Amino acid sequence: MNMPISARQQFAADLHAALSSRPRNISPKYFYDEIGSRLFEQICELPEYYPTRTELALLQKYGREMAECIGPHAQLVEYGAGALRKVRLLLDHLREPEAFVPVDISGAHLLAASAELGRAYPGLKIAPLVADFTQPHDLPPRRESGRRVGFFPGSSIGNFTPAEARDFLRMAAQELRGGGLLIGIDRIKEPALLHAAYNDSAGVTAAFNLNLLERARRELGAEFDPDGFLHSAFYNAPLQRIEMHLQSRRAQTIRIGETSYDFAGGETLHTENSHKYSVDGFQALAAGCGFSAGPVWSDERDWFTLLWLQAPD
Ligand code: AVI
Repeated sequence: MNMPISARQQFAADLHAALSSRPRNISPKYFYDEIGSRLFEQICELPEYYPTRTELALLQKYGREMAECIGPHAQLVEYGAGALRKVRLLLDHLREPEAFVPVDISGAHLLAASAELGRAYPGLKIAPLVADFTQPHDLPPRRESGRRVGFFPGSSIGNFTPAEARDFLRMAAQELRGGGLLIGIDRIKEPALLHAAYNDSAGVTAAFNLNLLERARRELGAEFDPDGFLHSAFYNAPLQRIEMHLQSRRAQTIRIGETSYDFAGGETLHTENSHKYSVDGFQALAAGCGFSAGPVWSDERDWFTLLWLQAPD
């Protein structure tokens, strides 16, 4: 009989696979245990990390226009719901939303955030769905009179490879047929600004990156010298992305159970990509997946953009 694989077993399998491959890389989803999620919330408050506050300001300033695009009686689906702070700036302007469906893999977090949102919006029907939104999932049926609209803020699409981004957009275009998608992207900009955002002076992003190894120690009993790795984040201009790596300071070995993995000095485990987009480039990507371009909302420095994408009929 096939037993369902636990989150811990999945992490173990993916970490072993990552450490056995060359180049070594692992999905950034493993950053987000409880400690990592808390560190990410701190990142969002850092002076150097502009995306969160820029996107919040856009939602504050243009939330009414965005709600016009969404239309009345919508079923609003948030992909990868975190604290559910940003969606409030849409809900404040939406006309009689049919339901709000936040989708997230982290059940406890999702249910707590949904309950809190419910207290602030007592008339709103909230139907949280515990699921990995990149995998097939069943959304609640929607009423004839309204549309289904997706909300994917935070420039989280940037953490997908281009192939994964296409897979997600194709899936969303089907799921949101007749409606649309409101999505946040982080713009291509001066590399020094990007560098600062991922190398903050307080060292929070470094702790967030290094927490992946700490998590391996806590959950899988991994053995290594905690001072043996350093946070490395840089802009890869040809690929238009920030890359984060854990870089070995010297030749050393990580042990997990019976298995040993040797690192040469300077060798890295690639932990995250954060792709930056132009508006045209992203609209072209989305068009290839079935969406038509609609209004865009950017800050005056063109650092961050929210785009409306019309799903196919
Ligand atoms: C969640 N995601 C959009 C963040 C980003 O900017 O790529 C994660 C992050 N990594 C380091 N700092 C923030």
